[in-house]
Formats: sequence, structure tokens, C-alpha cells
Amino acid sequence: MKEFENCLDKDFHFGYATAAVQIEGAWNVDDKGLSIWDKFSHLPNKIKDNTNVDETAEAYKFYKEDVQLLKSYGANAYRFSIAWSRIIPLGGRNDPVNAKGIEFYSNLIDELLANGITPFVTLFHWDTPQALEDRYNSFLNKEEFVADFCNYAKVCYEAFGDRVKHWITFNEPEVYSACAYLAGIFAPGRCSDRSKSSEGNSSTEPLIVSHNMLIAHANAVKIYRTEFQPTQNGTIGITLSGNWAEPWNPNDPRDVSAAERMLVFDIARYADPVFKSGDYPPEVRHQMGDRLPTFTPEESALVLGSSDFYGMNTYTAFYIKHKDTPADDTDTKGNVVFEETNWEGKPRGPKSATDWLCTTPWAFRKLLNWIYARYKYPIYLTEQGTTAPGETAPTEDVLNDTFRIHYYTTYVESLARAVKEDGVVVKSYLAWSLLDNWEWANGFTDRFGVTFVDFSSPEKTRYPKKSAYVLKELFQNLIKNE
Ligand code: PNW
Repeated sequence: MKEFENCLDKDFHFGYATAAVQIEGAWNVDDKGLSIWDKFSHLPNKIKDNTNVDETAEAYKFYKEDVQLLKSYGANAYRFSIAWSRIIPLGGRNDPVNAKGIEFYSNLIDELLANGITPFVTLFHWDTPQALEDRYNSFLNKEEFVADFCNYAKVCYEAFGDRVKHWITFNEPEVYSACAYLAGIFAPGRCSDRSKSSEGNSSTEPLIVSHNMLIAHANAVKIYRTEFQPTQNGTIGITLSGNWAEPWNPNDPRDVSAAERMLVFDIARYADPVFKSGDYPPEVRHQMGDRLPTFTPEESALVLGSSDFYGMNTYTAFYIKHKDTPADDTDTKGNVVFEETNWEGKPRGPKSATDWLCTTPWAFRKLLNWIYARYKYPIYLTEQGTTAPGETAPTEDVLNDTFRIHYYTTYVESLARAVKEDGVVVKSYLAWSLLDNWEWANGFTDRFGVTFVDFSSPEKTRYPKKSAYVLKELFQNLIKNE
């Protein structure tokens, strides 16, 4: 990638991302409270390989080893999430704060800083305290939830804000609300399908949850900006998911508008309120009608501009075809058909070990441009990565992960092109993930790490994969030295 040498500024952040539930283990250590995943992952038939989150990679125990891995991989940034139920075991604003939970993250932050690694901290990566689920259905109760989340956020700013300068409030409201409240496959597992859940409504709850999440986000940002930012000087924002939509047949205007509509439903439904208009896009309101909650004028003003940057997670792309039948009342993607191949039979890209994920570097550049053109905010890439077919044991072949190396090399080239040739402003590249981890409903079957983890060994032995060193070299060349 000679032609792109030094195309990224000296202050560019390169590193890795993780989430508490997926790597920490230690579910009941040091007075941690239960999260919804501690309960959900133990229910029958919810997790593909019948595993749970009791141990995972035990990063709670081995965090110092992980910081050394990060260092050896040339990372200058690390995004991790805080488990709310470690900080406030019962979650609520009148519940006690757990000093041992604070101590753990404080130690992790110090360890990172001592090794020259900048912490990026996510406050919520899908692990609501179970007590709040039991008390008032968490996200479904706006007043209670917003007040409790703000209290938790404030405790974190107070405890860590002297050292943490990059905050992310919520991770991927769309993936979370769709999986947890529409499909019912993530905790708390609510949906309309009574064979899966005795409670829930797939046509309304996902929209309410997303809405309340945006409002909780905006309130927590307001607290940071008024009470902490003036002295702590950090940045704060939200991370959104989004995959590219390519028209199934680019010569059919109906497919072209279907693809654009999918991006509006999947991305702009969250991003327009925050970065553009303070409200949902009109075409989303048109299709969803009264099922979609409304912002009061005060909420709208609070949400608009409530992120200092655009936090972007993206993995892949889909071919999108128009649909002739009316949208059903659980549709959140703009009433379109997702296709694996386009009209000429061309596949999306090489297939990973995860059904929705193919290698589509061509689409990454397009999506960066689409987002930057619409919002004009600096982009922090906070997740990107892949699984690879056949990764089951740390053999020489598996550790020489050519599939993942191809993914990262081609995506990073697309990033460099978007920055250098298209003028898109990107400030970080945080790959998903540092470690093989517990991939939610897929359990340990999907390995996203640049480090292989032997989950059967008591030490949860870590084996670096070659992609970690390839990424290190790529970014050494791309980031300016001075
Ligand atoms: C993200 N999709 O979830 C999450 O932030 C991570 O916790 C997770 O491990 C990672 O991506 C890999 O799945 C996503 O279907 C889940 O497009 C699904 C999709 C995207 C992101």
C-alpha cells in the first residue's frame, strides 16, 4: 500500500474493540450484580452451542496479559465496555455503588495508559442489570431508565473521566433492539413469537427501545457536557451499526431506491435525529406510522447535536431488491429483500463463518462516503472484523489466518482511499476483535479475534493470529510519524 503511506494523521487511533459480556467472565466476582446475559445465557435453547457467559476469555483475570497483547500488536487505542452491574450491582440511582467494580476498570485504564494505549470506553454494550429488567422492564420505561442510566454514566465520568477522554454511550441501538426485542434472540429475549417468549411485541417494542436509548444517550451527553467536559476535556458520542446496501439490479430504479431506503431505515433512522434533523426521516415515519414514537420539542433539541463524532461499526454489505407487497408491521429495513447475489449472479464476496458476513471491501468505501456526505461529522470507526471458515483449534493453518488477512488488507485499503481520494475524515480504526470471544447467541462458534483463545484451558490460553501483525504493519505505514 505504498501509495497511501502517511495518509492518516499522527493522532489517528488504531487498535481493537471488545465488550464486557463477551470477554470478562467473573460473572459473580467482587460483588458484581447479574446482567441480563447472566440469566439469558443459562436459559435452555437460547445459545447455539449451549454455552454461557460465566467464564468466556476471563479477561477480568487476565487483563494485564491482554494489554501486553495490544502493545505487541502495535495498538495505540483500546475500546472496551464497562459492565454496569459491576459498578452498580442492582443498577438503579438509589442502589449502592460497588467500589471493587470501580477499582477493576480503574486498574485496566491505568494499565493501558502505562503502556501508551488510549482507552475508548463504551458505557452500554447490551448488558442491562437484571435487577432493572425485573424492576420496570429497563428500556421500555423511559423515565426510570433514563434516570438510572444517567446516574450510572455520572458515576463513570466521576471515577474515570480524569483519564478517559473518549466516551461512547451506547453500542448499536439498531442491532440491539432488533435482536433483543424483535427477533427475541438476544437478552432479554422479548418478541411476539410466544414459542420463544411469554412477553413482548415485535412490532412496537424495538421502536420504543431504540427511541428511549437515543433519549438516554442525549441526557447522559448533556450531563457530561455541562458537568465534566469543561474540566475533563474529553469527547463523547454514540456508535451506530450499518452495512452497505447495493442495488440488486442497478439498472432498475426500483432497486436503486430500495437500496437507498434500506440505508435510511437502518442508519439514518438513528443518525438523522442525532446529526441532522432532531427527528426520524420522513420515509420512516411514513411506513411505521404511529408505531414509531415521537420526540417532544425538548427531546428533539436535546438529541440533535448530541454526539461529538460519528461512531461507526460496519462489517459487510447486502444486495437489496425492491418488494412489491406492502411492508409488514415488524419491518424495520424499509420493506426490501436481502439477496446474496446480484441480478447477474455475482456473490457479495468471500463467505466468512458467520451467515450474515461476507468480505465486501468495495462497499466499505461507499458507506464511508455516504455517511460523511450526509452528516459531515468526523468518523470514528469503532468496530470492523470477520470470522474465518474452519477456525476450531490453534493449528499453524488457523493461526496463519489468510482469510482474515485478506479481509483487513482490502478494507484498510478502502479506508485509505476514502480518506486520501475522497476526503472523508476518519479518526480511528478499532478492529473487532482483540480476542476470540463469546459471540452472543452464537456462543463460542464464531471467532472474531486476531487472537485465538483456547476456551477449554483454565488459563484461556491466547495464541496470536498472523492478522494481528499484518494490521500492525499496515497502520505503521499509514499513520504519519510526525
Ligand atoms: C456487533 N449484522 O454486532 C457487536 O457490537 C459486537 O458485540 C459483535 O460481537 C460483533 O458486531 C460481531 O457480530 C453485530 O447482522 C451483529 O449486521 C450483527 C450485525 C452487525 C453487528
